[in-house]
Amino acid sequence: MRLFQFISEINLFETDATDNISIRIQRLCTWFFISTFTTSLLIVTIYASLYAEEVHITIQNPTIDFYAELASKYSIECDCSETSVPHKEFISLQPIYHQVCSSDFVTQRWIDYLFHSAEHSFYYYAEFRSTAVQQFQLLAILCQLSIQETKDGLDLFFHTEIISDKLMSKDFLVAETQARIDTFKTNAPDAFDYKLMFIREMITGNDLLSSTATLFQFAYQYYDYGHKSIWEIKDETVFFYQTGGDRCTCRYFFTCYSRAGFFGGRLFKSDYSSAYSYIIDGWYTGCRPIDSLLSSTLKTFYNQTMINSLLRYFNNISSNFTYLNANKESIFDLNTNLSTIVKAGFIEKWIENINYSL
Ligand SMILES: *[C@@H]1O[C@H](CO)[C@@H](O)[C@H](O)[C@H]1NC(C)=O
Ligand SMILES: *[C@@H]1O[C@H](CO)[C@@H](O)[C@H](O)[C@H]1NC(C)=O
Ligand SMILES: *[C@@H]1O[C@H](CO)[C@@H](O)[C@H](O)[C@H]1NC(C)=O
Ligand SMILES: CC(=O)N[C@H]1CO[C@H](CO)[C@@H](O)[C@@H]1O
Repeated sequence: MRLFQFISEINLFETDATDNISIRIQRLCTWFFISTFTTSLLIVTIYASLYAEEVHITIQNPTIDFYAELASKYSIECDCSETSVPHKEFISLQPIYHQVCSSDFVTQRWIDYLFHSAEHSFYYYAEFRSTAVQQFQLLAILCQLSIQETKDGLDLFFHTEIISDKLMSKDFLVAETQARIDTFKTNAPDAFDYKLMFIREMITGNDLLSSTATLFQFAYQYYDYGHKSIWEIKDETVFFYQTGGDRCTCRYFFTCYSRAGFFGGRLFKSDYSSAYSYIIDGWYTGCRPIDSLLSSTLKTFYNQTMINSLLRYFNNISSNFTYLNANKESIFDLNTNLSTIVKAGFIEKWIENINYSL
């Protein structure tokens, strides 16, 4: 009873008030204060007992192994000394190009040879010699452009930064980086292919004609009309005999082509089929050097015997050019056309390495 009375009469206010209402209000306030204070104290105690003690220890520049050891035992956070790191600091990425881009067949020596060692300046349009110079010049340029384009793309990629203020886990970083590398690898040849497509469309759209005699041929013909006789220009339609035997003319399709080769004394056999004296396996001539080049394969240039047979049709047989190595590991086989190889940016594979510990 005494305790109950003590509790009900407890009053923390130090006043001399005597009237009942004031005392009652003071007692209520006291009660409210005590109960709120106790509850808060209780909450703080429970909270403190539930949470483990947090210790702050700062370790400057820990090694990656030490970090891994700590991370397996404690929950730790690691601030980075630099919040943005350019890719070049921890990624190495290097393309390996198709061997043709470092072969004799994209050198000026080979192009000069084709140009200077041919007997005439004009050949029958299905002759290898009629378009070979332009085709190999193009091949050399495509190699050069593709390598330059990839190099520029890589420079940009290496300068791109990965941004984070906390140390990322190895798995996360590797996955993130791998995704970035993969995106770059698929985009690199696409950018090049897109430019090439643009250039070809522009040539078509502007009706730019090739310097080869494969689109139109003009012949001067002597006419004797009795009262006067004149030389007249006669334009000859160029027909390409495609593999199926169809005749195709560049007036209507830029994609006409026929097998490239060499001709002897005659162009046609008695059955009107082309009288090749030697056919270059996998190589085509066509309306525009670019189209026929892209349809061709490098098959012949992997075989020294075949290259030598081809060189026999040129004046300067003392010259030698080294064949492509068929045993070299490649994702393209001998029968892959250049269109496919160019589309891939001549890239065989990438050598990549992600250095996490840096
Ligand atoms: C090149 O080869 C691919 C696959 O064999 C084919 O789809 C494509 O039409 C060819 N391109 C040319 C220009 O012949
Ligand atoms: C190279 O071509 C010649 C003639 O076509 C052929 O007999 C020979 O087997 C070829 N060599 C290789 C390694 O393919
Ligand atoms: C034959 O080719 C070689 C190398 O390509 C060159 O040095 C030489 O002058 C050429 N000879 C003739 C007769 O064209
Ligand atoms: C066997 C041979 O004649 N090799 C030559 C081919 O051409 C290159 C470049 O001109 C020479 O260096 C080789 O000796």
